[in-house]
Amino acid sequence: MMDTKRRNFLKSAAMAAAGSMVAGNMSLPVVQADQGVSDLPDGDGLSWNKAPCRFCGTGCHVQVGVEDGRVVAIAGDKAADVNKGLLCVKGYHVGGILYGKDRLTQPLLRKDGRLTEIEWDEAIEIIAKRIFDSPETFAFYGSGQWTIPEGYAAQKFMKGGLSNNHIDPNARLCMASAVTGFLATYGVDEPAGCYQDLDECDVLILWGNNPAEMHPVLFSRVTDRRSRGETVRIIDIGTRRTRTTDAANDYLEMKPHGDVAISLGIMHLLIENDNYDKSFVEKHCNFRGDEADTPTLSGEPISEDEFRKRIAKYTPERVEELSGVPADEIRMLADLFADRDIRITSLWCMGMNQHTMGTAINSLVHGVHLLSGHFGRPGDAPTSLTGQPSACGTVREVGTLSHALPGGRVIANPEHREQCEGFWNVRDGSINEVPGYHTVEMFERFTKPTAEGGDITTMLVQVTNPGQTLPNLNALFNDKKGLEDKFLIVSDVYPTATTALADLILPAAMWVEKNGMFGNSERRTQQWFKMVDPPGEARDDCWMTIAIARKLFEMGHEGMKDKDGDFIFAVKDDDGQEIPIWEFDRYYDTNVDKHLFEEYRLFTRMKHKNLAPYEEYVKARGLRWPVVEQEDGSWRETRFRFSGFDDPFVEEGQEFDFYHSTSNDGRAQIWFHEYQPPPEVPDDEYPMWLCTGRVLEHWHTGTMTRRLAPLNRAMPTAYVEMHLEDAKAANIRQGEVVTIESRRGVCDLPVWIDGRGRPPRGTVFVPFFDESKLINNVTLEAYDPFSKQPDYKKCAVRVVKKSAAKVSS
Ligand SMILES: Nc1nc2c(c(=O)[nH]1)N[C@H]1C(S)=C(S)[C@@H](COP(=O)(O)OP(=O)(O)OC[C@H]3O[C@@H](n4cnc5c(=O)[nH]c(N)nc54)[C@H](O)[C@@H]3O)O[C@H]1N2
Ligand SMILES: Nc1nc2c(c(=O)[nH]1)N[C@H]1C(S)=C(S)[C@@H](COP(=O)(O)OP(=O)(O)OC[C@H]3O[C@@H](n4cnc5c(=O)[nH]c(N)nc54)[C@H](O)[C@@H]3O)O[C@H]1N2
Ligand code: SF4
Ligand SMILES: [Mo]
Repeated sequence: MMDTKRRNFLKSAAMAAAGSMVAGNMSLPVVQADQGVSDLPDGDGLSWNKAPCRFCGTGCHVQVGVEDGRVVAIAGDKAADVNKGLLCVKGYHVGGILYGKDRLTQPLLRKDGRLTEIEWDEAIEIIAKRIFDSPETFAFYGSGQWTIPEGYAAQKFMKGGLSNNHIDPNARLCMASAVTGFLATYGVDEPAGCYQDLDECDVLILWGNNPAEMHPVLFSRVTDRRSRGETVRIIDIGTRRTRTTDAANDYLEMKPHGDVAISLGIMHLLIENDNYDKSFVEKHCNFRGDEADTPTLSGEPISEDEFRKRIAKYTPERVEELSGVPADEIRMLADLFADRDIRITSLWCMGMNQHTMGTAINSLVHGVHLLSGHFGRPGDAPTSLTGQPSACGTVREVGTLSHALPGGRVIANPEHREQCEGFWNVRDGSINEVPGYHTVEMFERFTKPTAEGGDITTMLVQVTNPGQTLPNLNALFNDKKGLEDKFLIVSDVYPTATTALADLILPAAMWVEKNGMFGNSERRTQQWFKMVDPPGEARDDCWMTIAIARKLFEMGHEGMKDKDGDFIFAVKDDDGQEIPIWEFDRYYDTNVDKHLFEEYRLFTRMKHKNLAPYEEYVKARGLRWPVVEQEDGSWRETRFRFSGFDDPFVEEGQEFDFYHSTSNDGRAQIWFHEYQPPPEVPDDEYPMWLCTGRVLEHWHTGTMTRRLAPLNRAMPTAYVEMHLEDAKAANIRQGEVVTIESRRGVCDLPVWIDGRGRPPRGTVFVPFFDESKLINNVTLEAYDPFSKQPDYKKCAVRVVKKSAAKVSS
């Protein structure tokens, strides 16, 4: 039995966390130190094991207490470098997500409009048959919440097996612009720095993100420094006040797309005042700009003079006009960057990625750091935060995007395809040379009649809920209704807005009901073991993919065989006998994750993203790649990439080396991009800005967190945040239900004035966690030309009183 004292402690820690949250008046994130459990000894039927938290990209580790086959306790993991024993409210409650009353436990097939229980054999056969009959019209929509082996299996199945590149993850909606920003700047994806930057910076600039609610434990790493007497200046740049603003020294309120003008303004001043870091720029950087005709991700080289010329017009006054941030504040930012004696870390997330200039603004902020030399020393870093627990690990590193291959390889490059075919031992030319459809296009083609160009007819969705999270749902999802020849297969753990339109529902095992690996925001790869059984007939997503592949193999699909005639997912025992991992009761006869990971690991050495052997991750609380073997046989992780003092791939004697430079000279690119206005701006008809986002207590569509009573009680419904003056002008009262209307759709919501977040006049904000109030009927699907990531952060709406009076800004 678990010792009562400890159980009570855990309970009260969770309650305290939830309690202070319910009160709703705290200004800092709810984080509880886990003082009660120091050594967590096993015993009396209770055993503890490590796992990364199921939720955000911070990548905290928890200790999971299991008793009688159930998760009974969760504790922060003191041995974890990321969180050092701390968790936020979602982390403390993560165990409960397994035990919602309505878990899916049996495959369900829609027959004559009604969902009917079927056996797994039948489900797998239906899927395999549809794919066999029309492999090129099949699409796989995945997730940054896939484990690394799940994503890798899906990737190999599609691109290696089916010669079909129509695989894309929800991370297209999330991290795609960060990826293109890194590629354009450094020629290789993912941040150079790590969380240690947050311990060492003097100034932290937040470019339109809200880490107090979205990366709470990470943010507490900074705010805790103040309680230790250290000084760190937090500058919050945003389009609305949030809980992060409460902890900030400066709040710069900008207009949507103001970030582009601000970054150009800082660079302008650094050049104008001649106080940029000349030595750093001369040694390590080139200047780059867009081609005049058709801009590409690699752009074209420009001279420093040309850069000066183009940026000259972004004076503080002009920037004030474009961004709404006073000219003096732009000067203040430029002066900070001009000071080489301080360390500056920038953080950003969806404000900069969900942006039709997403690639541009990502490159520009990297450029600010490069031009000023605030790069590559601990505390000096431009760092993009990931949202999902494995958007880095599974999407960016495994390359599950429609144009990518594992390990930083791309479909468009024949050499990359060839290498990849070699690693997979599949026939030459197996990988289709045409990139697949990105998310928005994939859904456009799925929800359009076949005759009108809707050439995706079968879609498999795993670990994501597009029926709630795609932009402009009426155009991209709801139109599936009534299309008889379209077949939607959804693997989930609970009924969702997506399963509502599914033709076949697959019940999934989740989190510690299966083995897994995630890769967090700071290049840290994490591993955990299955600890409890999934309920009923729920099964691993990775198993589903392998079982479908095996059925196709048995049906004679040539792509499911490698060059030696073996099944592409064959796992053999020590005697060379194949283990039938496609039979679920044999799936755990071996560690499938380990087999897939060791195969995937080969790819990671192609672009200096080296991973260690699986067993190293079993021992560690995650390791940050590149992880390189040392002479004594140990494995060393890397904290600061491209910096000579820490990165093993920097050439001997070099201070910095951008070894994947797009200009092949070891240099990073400082970009110039012209400011462009947002894709839709308020006008007479739709006079207000709508911004959408998240809240502390809920994970995305709320499928998991809304089933946890303490979290749901604390945040029971979506709402629309409004400015008092806007509400007064329209005679709208606190709590009154209004309709938010755009050119695309409507959504009814209660009004929250002076709520948790406070938008300026003319702006409203709505969180998207509430399935009963779908704000994505209203949002816009316009996307960045390079990353194809849509902009959920701004569109034009009107707020209509139920009695139909219009609110103007
Ligand atoms: N509690 C909780 N935490 C989460 C998640 C969750 O669902 N719940 N989800 C995770 C995921 S996947 C993600 S992607 C992250 C998201 O984390 P964040 O990006 O921090 O959060 P959001 O609420 O999506 O973003 C809202 C912010 O966008 C900014 N913004 C609006 N327009 C602009 C603009 O034009 N430019 C700039 N620069 N900023 C603008 C606004 O200032 C606003 O505060 O959170 C992760 N963490
Ligand atoms: N309006 C608006 N919309 C947005 C955004 C925004 O800022 N504003 N942000 C976008 C961003 S950044 C993101 S990341 C997306 C997130 O969007 P989604 O990924 O669609 O949202 P989630 O709720 O995380 O969906 C995960 C689903 O997987 C299920 N699940 C949990 N564990 C498992 C498992 O192990 N196996 C299976 N098969 N299923 C499982 C959950 O029940 C849930 O239904 O939303 C995007 N949409
Ligand atoms: S900060 Fe993120 S990873 Fe850490 S406990 Fe909270 S939700 Fe989990
Ligand atoms: Mo995200």
